[in-house]
Amino acid sequence: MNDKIEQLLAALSEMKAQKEQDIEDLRVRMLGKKGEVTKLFEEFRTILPEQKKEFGQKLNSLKNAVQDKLDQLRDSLEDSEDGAASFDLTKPGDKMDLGSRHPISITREEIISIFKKFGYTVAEGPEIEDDWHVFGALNFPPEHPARDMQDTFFISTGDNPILLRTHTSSVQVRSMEKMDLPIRVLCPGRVFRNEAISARAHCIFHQVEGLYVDKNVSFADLKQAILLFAKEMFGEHTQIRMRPSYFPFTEPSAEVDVSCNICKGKGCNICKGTGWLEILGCGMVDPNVLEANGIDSKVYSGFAFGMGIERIAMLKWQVKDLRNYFENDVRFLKEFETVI
Ligand code: 2U9
Repeated sequence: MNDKIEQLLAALSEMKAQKEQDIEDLRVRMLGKKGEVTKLFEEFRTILPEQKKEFGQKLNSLKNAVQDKLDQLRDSLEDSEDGAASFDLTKPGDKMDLGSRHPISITREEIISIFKKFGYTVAEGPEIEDDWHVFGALNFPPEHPARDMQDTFFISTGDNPILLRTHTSSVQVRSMEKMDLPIRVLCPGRVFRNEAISARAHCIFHQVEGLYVDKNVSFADLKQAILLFAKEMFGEHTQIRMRPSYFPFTEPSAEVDVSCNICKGKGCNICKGTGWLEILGCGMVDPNVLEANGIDSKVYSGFAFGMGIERIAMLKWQVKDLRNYFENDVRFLKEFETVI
């Protein structure tokens, strides 16, 4: 009896099943009315009482081993059926959830592609900067409020503080250090300002700034570049107007509005009844900035401009709350699936 049990256990480990019927055959062969295990249980009744304990345990182990083998064969047959199904090329495919590009990325790429046509190259620089590249080289006086802790995130203070850049102008400064003249450069990137978060302000936002330095660059050149950009970005019928402004790094400076493409200039709630929407700031590079960056302001002149990408995207798609850009709510992001 012992030999028979050992023999059946050894045979069990070799057994395989190609189909459901093979498993059923094995069950009948082992546990059926005339099965091998059933026969051993009948034989068990006739053995000596002192042998019952030992063989009883062995027989029960054999019965459990047969049951485990049947379960295992059934599981592996099911797995291989699943595997085979994935090669069924006639089955409909699984639905794939496609992501969409973020509206800030879409807008940034559109701005860049417009200025690339005008001959601008793209430059990037560090988000953690020193005082010189963010303020000193850009004609900010030592007591300017932007240098205040309430406006700027400082990482360290002292003689040359380290801070998070408040504009990407620092990248244009670095471009002037590295590039030969003339310079035509576009600087997109994240900027940081110590502001309370609301529907219209955030402590992190994205800018694209541009700088053009050459001989004989005039305000008329600036106006033409901005007009061409506005028409490409907002449509051929877009008009611009310039209002005088002030920035430490440009003189003269201007803020630029485009005609409202919702009401065609008649006045609506988007343009607050004015017919105009502010899109960017610009100006002629202050001679002090050129000189601070080693450029002879008697020979060279330049213009610069800067815009917030969030604002441009808000105007293009009428996004009402800036916080939508940062929350990554798929219901908001899905609205841009078909844009690009
Ligand atoms: C250099 C010289 C001049 C960049 C400029 C602006 C005007 C401007 C704002 C628009 C909205 C910032 O995002 S915003 O808050 N920017 O109005 N930026 S001129 O002028 C430069 C830059 C670099 C060397």
